[in-house]
Amino acid sequence: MSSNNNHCKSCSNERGSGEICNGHSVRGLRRLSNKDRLRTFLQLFKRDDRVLVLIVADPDSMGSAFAIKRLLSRRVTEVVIAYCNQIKRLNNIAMREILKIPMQPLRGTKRDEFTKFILVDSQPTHKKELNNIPFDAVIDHHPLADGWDAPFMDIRPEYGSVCTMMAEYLKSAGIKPSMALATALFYGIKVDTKNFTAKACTQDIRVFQALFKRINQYWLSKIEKSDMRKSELKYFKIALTEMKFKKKRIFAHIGKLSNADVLVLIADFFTHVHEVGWVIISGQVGEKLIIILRCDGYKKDAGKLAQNFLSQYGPAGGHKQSARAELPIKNLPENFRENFNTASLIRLFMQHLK
Ligand SMILES: [Mn+2]
Repeated sequence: MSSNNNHCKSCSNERGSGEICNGHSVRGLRRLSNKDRLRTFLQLFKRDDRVLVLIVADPDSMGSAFAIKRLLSRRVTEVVIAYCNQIKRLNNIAMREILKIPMQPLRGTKRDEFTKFILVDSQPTHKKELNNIPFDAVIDHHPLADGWDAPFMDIRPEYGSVCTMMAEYLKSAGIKPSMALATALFYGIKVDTKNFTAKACTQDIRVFQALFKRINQYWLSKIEKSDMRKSELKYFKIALTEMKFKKKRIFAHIGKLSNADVLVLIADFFTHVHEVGWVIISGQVGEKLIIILRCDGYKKDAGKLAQNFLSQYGPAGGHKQSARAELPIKNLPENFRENFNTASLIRLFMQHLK
């Protein structure tokens, strides 16, 4: 349920089969060695250039942009990183703060102050904010999209993360990353490869291993753990009070909340309980009943359950182990529309869970 579907790994993989190599520069670059690729890239820039690096901020793009800044900082007059999305994820906010990644919102950035534009971990057609910027270089690992061109294109869809590509640029330039930069690249690879359980190539593994000795473990663990607001802890208290066990299943209705994010944290928390196969957590946000489903995936399918049974009331779906439904309360059967509680949640599900 990412707000930017172009950045959702599962979606980009779906588009992967339709990869179109229309840019001759992409084919050209593919044959280049890392050293030649670096040289071609650096040739784009002059001393008096002011470079704007654009990202849709997430760990991979932030780490990559940080590396570009390091790569160019002593070669051009200025390098500024600008992001065109809102940074809401607490892990990403922690990454930016702890590693001191200098970046600013695109809104409020004066474009005419810059002479060169780089896009990293995205392509110009991915977002309307990026569409009309004349990029000099685009470095990315999503499948090559149609409808754009740039003097320098380095698109490698087989790579698990752009941080891996950027670590190769740094290595070719003879630059040893600082502790903060190494940690940023390492975390970017971890997140985009989902700890190497998603798409990754040999280079990702090699770079990951090489970066390991340069990272700060304490920074990394703080960034990875920072996913909860202090103000959200009270909902855990409600969850622990409300929880009901029914045949290796945990149910809890949390009540009214302003944001459904904490329901995901609560559901994930309960999946740690030994011998629990299903976790079903609900809460009311506005006029919607949000239901978060988790299961161990063994002979179970949360996505199918959501699709087959909940989608009659509203948007519902997901994957084998995790699913979500956002059901307008007015669509629910009449006896579920008022005073919804944990008992109602159990009643709603028990007929569909054997
Ligand atoms: Mn990425």
